[in-house]
Amino acid sequence: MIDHYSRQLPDIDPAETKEWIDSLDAVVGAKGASRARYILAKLLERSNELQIGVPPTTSTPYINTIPAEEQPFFPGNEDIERRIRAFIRWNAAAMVIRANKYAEGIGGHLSTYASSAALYEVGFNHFFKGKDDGLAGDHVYYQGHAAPGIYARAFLEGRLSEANLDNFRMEIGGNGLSSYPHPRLMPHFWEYPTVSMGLGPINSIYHARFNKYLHQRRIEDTSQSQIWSFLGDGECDEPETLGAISLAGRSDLGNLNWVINCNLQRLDGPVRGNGKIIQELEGVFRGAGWNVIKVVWGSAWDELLHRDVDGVLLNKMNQTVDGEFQRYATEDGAYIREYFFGPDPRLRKLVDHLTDRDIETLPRGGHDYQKVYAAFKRASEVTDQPTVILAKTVKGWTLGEGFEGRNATHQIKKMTKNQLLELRERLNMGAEITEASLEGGVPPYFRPPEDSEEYQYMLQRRTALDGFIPRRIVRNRRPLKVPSTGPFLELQKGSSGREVSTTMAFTSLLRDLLRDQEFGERVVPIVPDEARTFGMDSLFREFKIYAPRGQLYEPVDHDLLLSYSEATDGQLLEEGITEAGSMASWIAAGTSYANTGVPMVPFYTFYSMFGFQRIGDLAWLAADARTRGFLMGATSGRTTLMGEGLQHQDGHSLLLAATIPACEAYDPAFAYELGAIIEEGLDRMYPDGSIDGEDVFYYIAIYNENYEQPPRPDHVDNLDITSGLYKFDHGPDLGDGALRATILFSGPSYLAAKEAQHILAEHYDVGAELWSVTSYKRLREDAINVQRRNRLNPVGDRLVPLVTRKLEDSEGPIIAVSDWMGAVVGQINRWTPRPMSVLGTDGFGRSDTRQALRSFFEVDAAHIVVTVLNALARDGKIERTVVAEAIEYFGIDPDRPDPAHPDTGATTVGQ
Ligand SMILES: Cc1ncc(C[n+]2csc(CCOP(=O)(O)OP(=O)(O)O)c2C)c(N)n1
Ligand SMILES: [Mg+2]
Repeated sequence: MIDHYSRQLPDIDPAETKEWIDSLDAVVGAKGASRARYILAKLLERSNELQIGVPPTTSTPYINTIPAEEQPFFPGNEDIERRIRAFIRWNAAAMVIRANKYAEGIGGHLSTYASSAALYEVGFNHFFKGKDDGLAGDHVYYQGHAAPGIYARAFLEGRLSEANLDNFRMEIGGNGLSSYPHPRLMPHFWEYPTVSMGLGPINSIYHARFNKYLHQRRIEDTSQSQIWSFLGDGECDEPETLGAISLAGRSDLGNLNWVINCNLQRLDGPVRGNGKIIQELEGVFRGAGWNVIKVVWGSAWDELLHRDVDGVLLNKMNQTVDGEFQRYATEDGAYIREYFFGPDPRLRKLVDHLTDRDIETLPRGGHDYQKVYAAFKRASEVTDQPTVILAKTVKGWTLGEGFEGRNATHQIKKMTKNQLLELRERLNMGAEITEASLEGGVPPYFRPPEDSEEYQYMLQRRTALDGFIPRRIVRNRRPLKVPSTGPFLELQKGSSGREVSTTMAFTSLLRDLLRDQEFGERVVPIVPDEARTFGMDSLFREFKIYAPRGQLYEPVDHDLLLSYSEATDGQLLEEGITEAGSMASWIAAGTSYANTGVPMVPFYTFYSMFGFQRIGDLAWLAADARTRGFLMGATSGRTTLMGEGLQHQDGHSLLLAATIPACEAYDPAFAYELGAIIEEGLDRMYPDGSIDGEDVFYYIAIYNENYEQPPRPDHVDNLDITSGLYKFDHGPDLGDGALRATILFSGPSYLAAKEAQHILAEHYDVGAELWSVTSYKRLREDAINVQRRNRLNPVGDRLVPLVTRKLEDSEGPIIAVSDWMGAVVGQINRWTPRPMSVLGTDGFGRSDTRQALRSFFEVDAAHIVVTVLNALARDGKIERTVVAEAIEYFGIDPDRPDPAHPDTGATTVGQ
């Protein structure tokens, strides 16, 4: 690093330079490389103190970052805390073992928490703030597989009963504990879903950043809340885990602390058998601007390191790979003496005074309470940088031989009586657990009585830290004002002859909502580098882009009305090209009503299929986390976004959205529909500004095709629109006995439907009525619900699904057309009162004009007409020859290849 610039700059005093280099040579010659490294490290340390500005080295030796002499005084009672920890460890293990006894194969994890107990307990006893003071407290993301330990602590605290623990992973009866942190199923306990690896970490970053956003925008003082995120070292291989850490660095997120439990193992085996995960992560995080605290060795090693005058121990630590360290965790002291300390006589001498037993139990840093406390304290004091604590532990720690460091440890969930006895011994719980109670494979729980020292201590610590956690509370600390109806009424008027897209309509609605005097500040517009595509660049100047450090430059377009304006109190989250990051921001904003008691209304607008398909797992997590907000699927449709081709044109997001129970999925055709849907969404989430709404979010497809937006017809009200289906236009009345047909459209398929309506009337004497379907998902859910109710109530009135009831008022064959694959429409197939023909856009998108695409996918007016005629012929209303003539008339090749086939349309160019 440094040599790059030293070779390019002039040396103004070569003699002086030479003197320094000679000195270094002399040290290496006389005392060796270790001594030279030590001196260089000292010089770097001094340069730092003098603020010379030498860039930090990315990796340091394999030892603790905080030296023993800098460890702070430990304010707690270590002995009591050790006992509490032992009780929690015991109950966590007992819970998993009992669950698997009651229900063979129900699963659960013993080893993850066993390795991280000290990390969590230091937090619970000394750092994590609760919410009893009325504020938000700290936000803690627990590693999903460590859940047993968190339940076990809540049990000790008296917050969970034995019956609760015995229902671990048995949730159906309503009295159970979810396998992992799931706010959806334990809404008063868990706050942040974490078990899908990588998502907890990325969410915690954007959560910390969102807290800062709330603060800098002066919406809420979040300065008292820290975000603590616990993760596994194996989890760091997920791109979502490390993919956003530079954002944390450059946003100066001093409120963010990560604790990485480096037990060197994941599920199958070592995380980095041939390397060192802690060293690798240190470099990555430091490079991204994080404060890195390594907690590698327990206190007993301090003395050895102090006596390591030749640097041989340090060398050995540096050179030993994780695969070997894992092995040492499973071997006895004699083996470690032989192979770790053994080969070098100087090293062997360092541990001459230790017994094999001493050597075997030299602890790793992550199990050393003092070391962990020192790291947490420093982390909580750093205010201008995120901190990562890299804590080295043993997977399965204290669980005994069969568990500790074993490759299979992650998945073992049973213990024999002997193993339980060994655990009891390790935890010093002979007085609490009798041997007899371990017969039968159902180990008892142990809860210290309320007047015990341990219970009182726990209570006192949690009281001092403002109450028990985890705890999810929904409090309306800063009530939301309902927006004025003006902007929605505006959309009802239509575009008066102007051709505009639903995206343009949305952008103008968003602008109006942002401008709303009282409601506006709570709107959080989020875009991943596509604002210009959506016409949202007009918002840059007026509402500013949030930038924690402000705008340190004059933008290139400063003289333009719509210049790129960043500000510390900017409102837009322009996330750059990260759909995962944008989604994490959206989740942070959409759960703010619960996390901080400040309801915020996020609108995340994304580009074509890079929504659900890119970040599907985060969308699912959003539902679990009870996120409220709006996902705007811009440039939607397989044929509407022309020219962009296979990897853009989106004909399936509505189907993906349909898989998420808490997601309302809408496909509006008109601006007034869009307005009605958003208005209803807001009302369901925050009825009259109250926080007691539904935990749902909306996915709304919006398009870039311009056409005249009609005013809302007089016979239509908002409820018709949001119910999922309404009659838009009765169509021409062609007199008694004339043929009728019913065309369902959604989104811009309206245009083809309307044209088909015209052709059918003009050329075939068919009066076609047009129905707008705004949500197939909603219709399907209603129908399924009705069907189920009828199934379980065989006696009594039959209920009729909404879609059936409504369409019973229509006439003639039913034909549905949309810009999405047929399965989207197919959601209501079973419940139409008459057979329905579906025209969809199955197959890969491709680049061409809208017209060509719609003809290719067979969703244009010609195909609608042919389909209507076909259905009329099927019903015996017209001759089949009429259909054949129409096919010929429209120039449709009946033998054309199927557009749904994956290779249709591939050219021979380049062969
Ligand atoms: C996205 C995702 N992929 C896979 C899994 C399955 N899984 C659960 S735990 C685990 C290993 C975890 O290892 P690590 O992160 O090191 O945590 P440890 O238990 O060692 O603390 C895996 C692969 C998951 N939960 N999420
Ligand atoms: Mg691990």
